[in-house]
Amino acid sequence: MLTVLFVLSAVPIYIASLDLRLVGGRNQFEGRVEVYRSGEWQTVCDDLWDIKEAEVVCRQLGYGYAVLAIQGAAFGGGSGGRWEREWHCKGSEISLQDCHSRSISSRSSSRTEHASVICSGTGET
Ligand SMILES: [Ca+2]
Repeated sequence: MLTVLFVLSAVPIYIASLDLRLVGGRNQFEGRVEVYRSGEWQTVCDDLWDIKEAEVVCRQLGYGYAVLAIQGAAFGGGSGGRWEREWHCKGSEISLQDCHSRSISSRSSSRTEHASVICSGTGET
């Protein structure tokens, strides 16, 4: 996913933003959150995962507003690693990587702690 910024001279500057997807839901607008990092799709640790983080994820994906933020691998776990962060989004960020977050030890959270979201969707499925 690329974001294009035009700065003064109108020379485009390409900033690679974090690739996100939702997996395991009943439709594309819900599921566990996965991010593409280190060459694989990883789940996201659900420490301090709440509706503010869900708002950012739904916005970043263009999937409307956040209906629910879910902890505890409600849509199952992934097959890759996990992004070990605790989350402090304000809710207004454009991308999950713009949120303040803190690195945590993988030992401090259990294997079943994967973040999920349900977005309102855009009316199409
Ligand atoms: Ca939070």
